[in-house]
Amino acid sequence: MRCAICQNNIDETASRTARLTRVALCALLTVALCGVPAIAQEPDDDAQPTASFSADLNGDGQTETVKAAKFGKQEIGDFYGLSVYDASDKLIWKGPRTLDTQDPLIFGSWDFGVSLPEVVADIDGDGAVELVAPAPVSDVSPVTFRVLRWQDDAFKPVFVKRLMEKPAGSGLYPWAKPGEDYYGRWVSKFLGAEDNQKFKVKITEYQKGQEQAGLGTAVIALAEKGYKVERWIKPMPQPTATEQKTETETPSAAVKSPANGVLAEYMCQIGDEDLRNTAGERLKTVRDILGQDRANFHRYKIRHRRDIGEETFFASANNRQMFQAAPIECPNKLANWIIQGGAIVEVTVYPGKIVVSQPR
Ligand SMILES: [Ca+2]
Ligand SMILES: [Ca+2]
Ligand SMILES: [Ca+2]
Repeated sequence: MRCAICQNNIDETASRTARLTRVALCALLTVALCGVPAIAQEPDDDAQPTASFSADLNGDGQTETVKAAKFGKQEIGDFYGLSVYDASDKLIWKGPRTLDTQDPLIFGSWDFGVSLPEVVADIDGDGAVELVAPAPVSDVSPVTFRVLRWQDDAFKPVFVKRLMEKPAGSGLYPWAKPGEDYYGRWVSKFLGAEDNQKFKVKITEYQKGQEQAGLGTAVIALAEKGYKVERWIKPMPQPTATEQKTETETPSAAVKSPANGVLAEYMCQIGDEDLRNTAGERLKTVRDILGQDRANFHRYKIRHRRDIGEETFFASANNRQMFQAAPIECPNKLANWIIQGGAIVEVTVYPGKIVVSQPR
């Protein structure tokens, strides 16, 4: 299924809530974009074979052109590579063309997220020009940006960080390494560069218990260690709290089903196959093992006798990304059992966290 608004694919196996959230985000984005007709150089997520940016990379007063062009296609989506041309349109640098989603110089529109350059400009005021692209993310989790810098006639990876508001409510967005933070406000997209190290950006807000993410558009200006919001073009909407569920539930289920709904609930058995990744390496964390169990169950059809009760949610590779980022609540005893192998546990998935418990 395609989103009628942004034309991106929406995972049909995702829960209704996830799909609605996605559509709501698109609708908000459309409103934001319609209010700001002068957004420059925003690559189309899907259709456009090339995204193009202009900047004086080497400071000689002549403008170079940076292009991210589609060069390959695989089952998981399209791959893009970088090329840089001088003012007379001569190729002066070309990035790699490998079908590797992990390569920091490879971009793409993949089924687990889009990673295409969003801005080419001096983003930190040091005089050198950077290129910023989001790492692919599932729908509503903080966006991590890949930053490359033009240095010695080539683009080189500099860091992979997020811009989350800290402290909350301060309007300050310092660059920070991806952590366990899952709630709050974060810069989710660079829409374009303005003068004097100012950038037009999308800011997403998602708070615990909030029914859907909010989306605003702002101009941010260079500040210590990152940026501060200078002005809002489209202010953040007031968060809407999720309605309290009124259905009758057993006491233990009621405790485990707070305001935000359950996305998936299943029992899983950790077999030998769940303890190793596809490269054969022994997995050592609850996060990796539970993720491998779902990848085995859906993708490789390796199912253990007690893998029961979840047929659709984690069929989506996008949803399986939750195992990499979402906080996981798991009692130590169960964690040890999972890591050792042979465990049978119950897993409950909420928007923003995964809870592991003893089977009832
Ligand atoms: Ca130049
Ligand atoms: Ca710079
Ligand atoms: Ca299993």
